[in-house]
Amino acid sequence: MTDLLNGTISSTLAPEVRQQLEQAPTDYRELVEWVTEIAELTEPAAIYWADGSQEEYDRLAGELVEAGTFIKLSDHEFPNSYAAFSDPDDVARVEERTFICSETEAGAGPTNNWRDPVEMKQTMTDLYRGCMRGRTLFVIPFVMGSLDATEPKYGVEITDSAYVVCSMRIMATIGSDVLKKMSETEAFFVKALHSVGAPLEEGQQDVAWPCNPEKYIVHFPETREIWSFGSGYGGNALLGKKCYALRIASALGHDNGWMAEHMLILKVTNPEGKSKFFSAAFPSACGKTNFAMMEPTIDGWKAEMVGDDIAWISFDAEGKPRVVNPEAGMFGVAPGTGWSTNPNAMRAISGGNTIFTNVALTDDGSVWWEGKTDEVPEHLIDWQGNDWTPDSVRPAAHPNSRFCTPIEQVEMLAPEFSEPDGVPLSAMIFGGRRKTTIPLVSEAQSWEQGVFRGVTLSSETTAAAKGAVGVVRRDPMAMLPFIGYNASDYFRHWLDLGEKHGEENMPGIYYVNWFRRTEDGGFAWPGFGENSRVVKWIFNRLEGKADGQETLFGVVPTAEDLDLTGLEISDEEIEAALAVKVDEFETELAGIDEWLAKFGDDLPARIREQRDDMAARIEAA
Ligand code: GTP
Ligand code: SPV
Ligand code: MN
Repeated sequence: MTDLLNGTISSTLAPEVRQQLEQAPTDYRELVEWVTEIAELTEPAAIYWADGSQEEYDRLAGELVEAGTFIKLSDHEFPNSYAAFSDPDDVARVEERTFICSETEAGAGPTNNWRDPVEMKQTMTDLYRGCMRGRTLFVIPFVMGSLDATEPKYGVEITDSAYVVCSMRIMATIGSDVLKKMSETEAFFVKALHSVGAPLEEGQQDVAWPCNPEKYIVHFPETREIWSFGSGYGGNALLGKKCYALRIASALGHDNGWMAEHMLILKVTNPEGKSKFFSAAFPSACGKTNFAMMEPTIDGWKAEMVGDDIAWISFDAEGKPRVVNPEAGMFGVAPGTGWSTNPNAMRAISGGNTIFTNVALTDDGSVWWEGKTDEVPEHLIDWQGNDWTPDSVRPAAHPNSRFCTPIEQVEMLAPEFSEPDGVPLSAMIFGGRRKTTIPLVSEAQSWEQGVFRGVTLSSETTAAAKGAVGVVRRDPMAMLPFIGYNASDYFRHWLDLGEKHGEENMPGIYYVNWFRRTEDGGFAWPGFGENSRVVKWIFNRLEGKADGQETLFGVVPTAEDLDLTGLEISDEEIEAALAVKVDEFETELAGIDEWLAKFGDDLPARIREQRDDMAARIEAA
């Protein structure tokens, strides 16, 4: 190993760094050469290869405590856990700074920001030059999904943030075993480069959350590369998650007949012991984690979680869909997560080993966020470090504050989570936040109609991305910020998979809305565990055992078709939840037309036909 790079490492690197490169724990030439090239560009003070061990995690977390990035929490509530507080300008994904740099502008399509890849690489190379001075360059070998999968999906993230290393250890399988297998097979890996963009000059004091006001989250779909600069936060920095497992993987899936989707995966078992797996796509902060961890309120029904954010769907030899969760952890929204709304998430994080970001600190060394408990503490330190009391006007925790927890700590995790090649998929559910129009649940009457539901999916915006909150926007398949190529081609890929594998093999498609309001402004549907009533209807529809009414928006249950036993819900509320109103759909169609116009002639004709079918149904209603 030692002479792999003999004589090839440039002398601009410090002797210690050169030595660290020569002692790389792998002889996979392509990898070592890439690390060398990045080290020469970014000029770190040291290079460190993550082995993924507990000892390493504890050591790095200790260093983060010393640096002021982490606060170690008292063990009484969340053992071995830490709180981090970001720069107030680095609290969410930055969609306007996210780019798909395909070779042609058409390759990125009308929904993504595009820059010429050559120009972007030039711009970013200038930014990366010397950007790791005074910092350690960490090399994180990782795999998304199982290392035992038929074709393991490898990546290597280079980062100058120890916070990223610790978080990646929770969110993915990282370290020596991955490196060994990847090196032995000289397997393809996604090169994922990350820097917070805050070099330290000699003697310069570091800050608790280094980042750069200039941010770039960049993807090169043809070469399957990721370049991220300036942010240390979540989806901007943990590059295995949205950047790889959605944007790059969607491009890989398009080229190889599979799908990478922003979906949770849920196992549902009925009172007779029969199980089915569902996936569900809701936009960011619209309830995936909550749905994936739900506790059914109806007798005899059981829910187990397989995944809470990302689903990879492939097709077996018979053309039947199988789904896998590529992640090993949860990066969940804290606000609204509490013992009454999501006890399973609370139990998982109570297992400890959790990194909280931008929550509030309690006086007894623990953390709090809005909705954690019904009782509000008398005093807190808010996420920005200020004293906070119940009279304070601003929330104590940032609305996009997060917990990062190993998935193995989820007690209701389905044992099939670790199936290397996934589980059979029976239904896909779309959903979003809509105060009006969209009924509690509806069933698409064909694969194409279901794809159309996905293409026209809409939701009111949330705090998960920078920008205005509460505005209705179209979010196709909940993938608007995550499609790594041209969206029209992505729609075509969905349609083509249905044609290839046949309607009888494809999962049923449903559309839900937990967020519809009554006239007085309250939620029409209680949500959370009560969503099991909707799950039961879907399950029984798939078995041919539940009724519904054909409407202009597909098959919708009446109040009698749903199991509402023991539920306190008024007639007005259930009516408001299930209503399909022609005037609302007239407005909806205008919004859909405006959205589809964006794609011009490139929109698949099969989507156009579905739009015309919907118009005709509204006309006839
Ligand atoms: P990302 O991690 O950003 O992709 O979000 P997510 O889709 O996993 O959303 P999550 O489950 O974290 O929920 C976000 C917010 O929606 C939380 O504040 C929840 O309390 C709220 N929420 C989730 N499910 C329901 C529901 O059934 N009804 C209502 N009213 N609110 C819900
Ligand atoms: C989302 O925004 O959909 C998330 C959080 O799951 S992040 O990892 O920041 O993308
Ligand atoms: Mn998400």
